[in-house]
Formats: sequence, C-alpha cells, structure tokens
Amino acid sequence: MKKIFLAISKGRIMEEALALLKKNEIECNISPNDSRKLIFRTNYENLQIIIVRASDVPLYIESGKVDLGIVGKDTLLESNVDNYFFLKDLKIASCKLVVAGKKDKKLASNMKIATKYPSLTQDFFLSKGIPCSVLKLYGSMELAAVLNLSDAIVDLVDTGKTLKENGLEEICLIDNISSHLIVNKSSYKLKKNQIDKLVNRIS
Ligand code: PRT
Ligand code: MG
Repeated sequence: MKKIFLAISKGRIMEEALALLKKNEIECNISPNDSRKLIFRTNYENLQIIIVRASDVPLYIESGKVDLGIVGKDTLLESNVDNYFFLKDLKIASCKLVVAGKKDKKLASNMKIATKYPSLTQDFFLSKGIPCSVLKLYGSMELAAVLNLSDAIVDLVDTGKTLKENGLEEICLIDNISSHLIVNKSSYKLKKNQIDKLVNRIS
C-alpha cells in the first residue's frame, strides 16, 4: 500500500480538520498541538499528516510532494495553482469573503482596497466592471479602513465582531468560504482507490 500525504493548513483550519478526522476515527499518533514535529503518522493505513502555513498548501499540492490538502477556498481562489482536483467541501472553518468599509461606503470606481488577497480582489472588481487599486497587507486589514489608508478592505468575516468593534460594515459579499479537500492530479491517478476510500471515510 502506497503512502498518502495530507497537508493541513495551520491555525483555525487545523483545529477543525483534526476534529473532523477524529470523528471519523483518524488520529495522529502524536497530537500536532503538543508537538513541534511537522510530519505525523496516523492510525489510518499509510496516511501521514503534514502541518503547513495555509498559503503554502497550494504549492505543496502543485509539486506533487503532498497528495492531499485541506485548505480554505479563499487560499485556493488567490493561488494560481491549478493541477489539482476538488474532492470535497468539508464545510469547516466557514466564513464569508466580503468587501467592507466605513458606514455607508459604496463600491465606486478607483477605490483603494487593502487586502491580503490582491489577485482575487482584482478579479472581483474586474467582474463588476469597477476599476480599483489594491494595497497588499499582511495583517489587520480593518486598520487600513479605519485609518483611511484604503477606501475599503477585502477580508474574511465570521461572527462580524471584528468589523463591528472597529466601526466597519459589510459592503458586499464576494463568496462563501469553507475548507476544501483537494488532490494533486497525478496522485489521484496513481492512488485513486486508496484516496477514494479515504474520502468516503471522511463524511
Ligand atoms: O498567517 P495566515 O493568516 O495566512 O494563516 P494563519 O496560520 O493565521 O491561519 P488562520 O488561523 O488565520 O486561518 C486562516 C484560514 O481560516 C483562512 O484561510 C480561512 O479559510 C479560514 N477562516 C475562517 C478565517 C476566518 N474564518 C476568520 N474569521 N480566517 C481568518 N478570519 C479572521 C478575519 O481575517 C478577521 O480578521 O477573523 C477576523 C474576523 O472574525 P470575526 O469573527 O470577528 O468576524
Ligand atoms: Mg491568520
């Protein structure tokens, strides 16, 4: 039986993904929460779990070094990687991708948008026929809108608390987001039976 490598995004996706696997009786031999290891053996056949930064998952899958990935749809929309197949919407780490700004802000031509998703932001505004300029930031997009560094932001919203506490509001929805299970295209050809069996197991 061939080894199967599954990359899981660090942070909140990891928490929910490990819980989902556990519910289906798949567990790491050592808990990734209590260890500095990066590769974990599991109790399921030849499955090994790798914990990586969310935005690195698409590259690991593209390279084929890792067969499967659990990654946010936001990260997939932003990446330009495409040699993977979508296997399943795991419906975990759900949130919304939105344009947000100060009260009563509307979408308008030549807005300056702060975001950690420059590529999908450009695609979204282009699809609306609204030209915009994008400011790539790495943390706390909300601050950019509050300080008028940008006219609006493109960011993820879960409870809405962060927007509210900073006096911001949703302007429009771009997409509903959750974590997807994806597979490298050649891995799927080579290990189809093993992968299908694993996917069916994760219900
Ligand atoms: O370093 P990087 O931020 O890329 O990754 P990370 O290791 O910090 O991971 P983490 O934990 O931030 O997880 C990122 C992934 O979780 C995203 O790619 C999404 O697919 C998913 N996810 C789900 C979220 C949220 N919900 C979410 N609410 N990622 C981030 N947020 C942030 C949002 O950016 C905002 O700052 O939470 C804040 C809003 O939350 P509410 O509840 O106040 O609305
Ligand atoms: Mg984060």
